[in-house]
Amino acid sequence: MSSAYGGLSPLLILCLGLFFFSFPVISYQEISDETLKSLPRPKTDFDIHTGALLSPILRTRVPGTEGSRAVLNHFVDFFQSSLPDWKIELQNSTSKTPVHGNKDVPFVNFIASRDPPWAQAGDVGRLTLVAHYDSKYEPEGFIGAIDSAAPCAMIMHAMRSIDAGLTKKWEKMRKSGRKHQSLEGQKGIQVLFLDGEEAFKSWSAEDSLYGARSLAEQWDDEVNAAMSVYKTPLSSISLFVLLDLLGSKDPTIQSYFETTHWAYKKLAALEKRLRGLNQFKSTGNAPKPQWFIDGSKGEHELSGFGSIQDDHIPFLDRGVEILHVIDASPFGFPKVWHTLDDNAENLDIDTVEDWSVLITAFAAEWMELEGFMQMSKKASREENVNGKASGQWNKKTEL
Ligand code: 1BN
Ligand code: ZN
Repeated sequence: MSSAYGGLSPLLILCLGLFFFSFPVISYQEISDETLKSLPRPKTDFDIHTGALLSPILRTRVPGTEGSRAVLNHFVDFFQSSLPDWKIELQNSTSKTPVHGNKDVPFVNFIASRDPPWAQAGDVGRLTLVAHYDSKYEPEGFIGAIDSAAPCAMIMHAMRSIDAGLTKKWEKMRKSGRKHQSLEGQKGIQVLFLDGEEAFKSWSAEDSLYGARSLAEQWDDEVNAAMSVYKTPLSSISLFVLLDLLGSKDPTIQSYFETTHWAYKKLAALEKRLRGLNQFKSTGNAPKPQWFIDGSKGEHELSGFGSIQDDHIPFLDRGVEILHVIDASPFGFPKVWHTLDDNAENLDIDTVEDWSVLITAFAAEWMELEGFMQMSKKASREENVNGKASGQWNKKTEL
């Protein structure tokens, strides 16, 4: 009887299997200590009164109002002037709400993306960093500094910090002809600032997540060009990293999903390394502060309390891989949550800065930018003394 494998020896089949199965997760290039030590800090950009990134978001921004349009313009201005290689899109929808009677309220999602210059859009898997930019309708005057002005500013800082590294890496790949050979040749990044996350009256499936529901549906329905690697823009999301309620001191971040616990552990490891390298300004209350409390757990040891309602839900429901980074200790959200105390003055700016550096490190590691990030003069002197080369394609750590 002939075998289904056309006469190949079992040993050869095993070897081929091992080779192909190990290929998609081959490696993850770790960011070095030198790079972690030289990641750009936001300097004055997070000043709550004058900071170029954060202060324009610290205002009311209820969907369909002047505040919302001003914050949206701030995002557009920032990407157009500081990150001109990024593609900007606005995704529009309208909906009735429980407080607007017959009126259709406009919701505008902001999308910015950067792909390798040679890649077809449908062939790029994108790390997707997400925060909502709307603020609550009630109580009147609600600012939502942790919810989610600060997370938007953190993402802006992180994208600005890796942008030149992306250019350098992709330029080197283009010159050396490596662009078609490797998986990272098709690795991109995108930012979603979503509108209408908050309920206008009280949270329900219809009164919440207005922008996220519209975008997830549209990206699920849209089909990429024929022969694309990814069928839809939704399936092009390699990981959906949602930041919410960040900017209070001593946050507690749980891991909610088994399938992305490995990525959560990457964040936890980076937190630990940045602290060890004295790169964190905020100091915790505990003797050994730790934001990512599940960092030492295995994926089967997570508490399994289920996920919290937030913008990831319409994407999760469609099979997208989610990493939900939300300050929600087992005892609840930060005490300012959904009160007028969630304002600029109650942000812990050292913590906001530390978050922005951690997100930079995570994005730089995901995009494999070791050797392509700008070095501080001191770190680059140390590297020369230690005789290390930059742009080391092959220095990879097995997962
Ligand atoms: C998070 C921040 N959420 C709203 N602002 C989502 C949420 C709403 C989570 C109600 C729990 C309850
Ligand atoms: Zn909220």
